[in-house]
Amino acid sequence: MKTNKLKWVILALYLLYTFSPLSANDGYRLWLDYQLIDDSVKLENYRSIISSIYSSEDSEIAQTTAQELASGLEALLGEQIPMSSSMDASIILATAKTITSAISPKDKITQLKENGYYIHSDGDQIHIIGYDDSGMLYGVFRLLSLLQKQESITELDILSNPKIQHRVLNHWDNIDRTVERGYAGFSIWNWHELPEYKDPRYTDYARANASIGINGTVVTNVNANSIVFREDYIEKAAALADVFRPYGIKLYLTARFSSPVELGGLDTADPLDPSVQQWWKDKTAQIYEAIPDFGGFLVKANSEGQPGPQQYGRNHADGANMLADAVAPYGGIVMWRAFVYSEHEPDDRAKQAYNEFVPLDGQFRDNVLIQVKNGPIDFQPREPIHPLFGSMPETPLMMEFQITKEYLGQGTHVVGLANLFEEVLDTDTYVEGKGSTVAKVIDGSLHDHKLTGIAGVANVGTARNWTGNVFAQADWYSFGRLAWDPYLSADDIFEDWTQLTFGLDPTVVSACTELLDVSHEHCVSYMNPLGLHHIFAPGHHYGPGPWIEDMPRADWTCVYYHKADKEGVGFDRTKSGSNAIAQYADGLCKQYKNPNKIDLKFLLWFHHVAWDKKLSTGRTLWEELCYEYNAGVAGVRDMQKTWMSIKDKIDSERYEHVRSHLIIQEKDAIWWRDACLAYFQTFSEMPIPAGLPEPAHDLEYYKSLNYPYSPGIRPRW
Ligand code: BDP
Repeated sequence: MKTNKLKWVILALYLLYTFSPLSANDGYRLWLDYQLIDDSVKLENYRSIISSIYSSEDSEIAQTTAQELASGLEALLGEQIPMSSSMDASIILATAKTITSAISPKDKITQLKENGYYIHSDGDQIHIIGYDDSGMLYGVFRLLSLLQKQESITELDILSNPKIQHRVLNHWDNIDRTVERGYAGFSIWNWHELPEYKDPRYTDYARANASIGINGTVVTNVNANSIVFREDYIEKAAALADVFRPYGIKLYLTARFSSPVELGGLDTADPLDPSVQQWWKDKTAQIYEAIPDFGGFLVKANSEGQPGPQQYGRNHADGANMLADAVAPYGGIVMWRAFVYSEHEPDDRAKQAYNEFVPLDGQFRDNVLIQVKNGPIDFQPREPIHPLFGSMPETPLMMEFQITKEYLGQGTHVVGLANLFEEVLDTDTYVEGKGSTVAKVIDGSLHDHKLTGIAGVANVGTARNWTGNVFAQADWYSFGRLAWDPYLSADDIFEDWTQLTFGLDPTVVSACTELLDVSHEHCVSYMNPLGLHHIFAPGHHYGPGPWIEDMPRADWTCVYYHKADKEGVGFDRTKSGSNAIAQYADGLCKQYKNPNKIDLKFLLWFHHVAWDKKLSTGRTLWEELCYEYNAGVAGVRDMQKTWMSIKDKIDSERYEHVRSHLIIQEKDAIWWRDACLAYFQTFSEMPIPAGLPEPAHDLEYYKSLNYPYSPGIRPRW
């Protein structure tokens, strides 16, 4: 072959490899994987519409916006789109404050709210108008996603306002780079090398978040370390804030309540002590000096050994208000967690937060949000909603979801969390009559709150693909989308994510969407069916441990939660038991109180049920349990088939990655099924129904398994 010809062949092969969806893809680019539009007609059409960009703004965020748009367009359209100083440009970037009514319909612009955007086709121009600079940035990411999905951009008329004001990630990251519940490597924050070295990953992290509307991040663990308030660490945090700012993201820190003692040398952290109050005021001033747009504090107090106001005979409002007063002059907020867990063992841990917080309703400052986990126990595969939602009408409550899957197979299992999030957000609390959904509580509309928020415990780590399992990227993405609009449907989100991540081939889209859509239900079936909960091995929470009964506290054991005995299984939370059911409004209480009518998915959460009780399915409880565990395993096998059916349409790197993780998931599902059935059978003393497999080993075998080096192992709970 002549050298020239050879060069062409090599170039052609290179291009084919680089731009083919089947080339290796390590997942680093997430859903922002801008590939050259492969439909030549559409490409030409886009090119004919888009030829230049004009921006009326010049702030840091506006510069990021223009840069994101230009680089995104270059990758998607395969040509450079220049910036123009003329308003005749084909894309106009502006904010509501600078726009003249000549350029866009006034009625639409006046509908814009903080961070919202309006994208609109006007003749041969596209206008992206943000309410503010961040809105403009979000509008740009929206336009780029339309191009990624190869949608028409000729008659655009999209008005979008976020329904929740503070859309925040919570990193449970320790300063030493371990992550409390991290399954994607270590913390991405390299405190040791900050502030001088700002890893480029921080910028990529910020743009990924901005692309889905996240506007805040708490970079430190809720089990907090007061060292973060030392001057040198404030400088390090400031360096991170500098990276986030151009993407409209505020930095927050967790505040260890005892910091005035540990760091300040005071002999008390009593929130009513003037010297303590002054210490926090001075510290806050110092932080704002370094980080003028600092978001505020997230606090875990009097929970799992963390210090708090109760040590001084004060309550949560006293503690939260002291910090709220410190940040108020700067516009900061306090996110005070309701995940309380006192030293005293409760008769039912599910009731504790409600009992401690409801009496304090109305006593918190205006800049305090109470951050409530989605369920009353702890991020289980499925929980009923937390009874606090709707029960504190005078206090804004923010949602805390866990994106990292501590109790859902962690970094290995494919479990599309958007279904879990959607189920929670759509649940009716009935507190103000029918239609009082959780979404309405947290978007402030139910009780007319202006201050609103939602937090997601991050699943991001040093793994090249950010989240360990590629499909876990969908959970990060879903959280952002639902934080912007808690009324979105999980199916739509799954479809969007798949298209942006794996491309537009309809077979791939339907397979991946299907996989995500069925996965949560299967996980519940093979881990915690019928309302069982907290039957996890202690410490790491990865595998099953329903037999755990010997722990320093009863509510750290598993037997506390399932209460299996010869008669039956399940936690009686009705009047005859802990009566936790009474913490819900009548409408919900009615749904839960009757064991014959309750949705089977919550049966054993609220009722202790006899093994031989006939259920609505026609099977006995024992048979149903066996059936559910097996359905979970079968479901994972179906997921494997679905994934394998698109083998030749996925790049080999991601294909293999997911395929091998699904093998682990199947192995684990079998482990859960066999271990749990072997254990519960010792109580039911009933045979495994005909046609279903016997556990592969005896109970002693499952009890003997231990995994001391599982990620996120904790010596405690
Ligand atoms: C539990 C985790 C623990 C966290 C705690 C929390 O097991 O590591 O510290 O929640 O939310 O889920 O504070």
